Amino acid sequence: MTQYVKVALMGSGYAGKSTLIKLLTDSTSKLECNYRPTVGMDCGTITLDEDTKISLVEMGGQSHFEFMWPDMLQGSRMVVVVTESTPKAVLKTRQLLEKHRHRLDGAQVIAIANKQDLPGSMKPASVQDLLGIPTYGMVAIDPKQRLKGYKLIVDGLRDMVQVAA
Ligand SMILES: Nc1nc2c(ncn2[C@@H]2O[C@H](COP(=O)(O)OP(=O)(O)OP(=O)(O)O)[C@@H](O)[C@H]2O)c(=O)[nH]1
Ligand SMILES: [Mg+2]
Repeated sequence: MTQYVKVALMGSGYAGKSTLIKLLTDSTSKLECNYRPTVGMDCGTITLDEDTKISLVEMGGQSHFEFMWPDMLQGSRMVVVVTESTPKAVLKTRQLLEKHRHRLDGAQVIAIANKQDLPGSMKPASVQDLLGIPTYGMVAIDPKQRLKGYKLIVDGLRDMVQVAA
């Protein structure tokens, strides 16, 4: 029987969560697009092996969808906090993380410092200092980063579930 492992993507609107899902689930090389805010939630699936699939669940980041996050976080084995890498965005992400921290107990939690291609981006190590969780740099619009993104999730889950990856 197929086992589904839930991974929630959390973060402010415009951070790059939908783009990250597209990067991980779609083989397209055209990842950059005009911003269309996710209404409520979005999802994608990664197949790990015959028995295991990962459900990626994006929680819409616009503030009027935040009331849905507690329900959407339930049952998540891993939470990926996606942030833009400007100082202002990272501080906002820190606030969100503090607010919802108690809901993340028991899940593997990592952060992605996205949009590293933009000038003035904070380095992942500096973002990590502010957020206090393992943080990795990313350019979600770059198809060359597909494998890196995939590995971040699979490695993060390795401690939580038996995966053959
Ligand atoms: N330059 C650059 N732009 C990016 C990157 N990742 C995403 N974007 C762009 O940023 C915008 C927002 O990306 P989305 O993936 O829609 O953001 P989101 O986090 O899903 O936003 P919500 O659905 O509102 O929560 C889009 O126009 C993307 O093309 C990146 O690494 N670099
Ligand atoms: Mg989205």
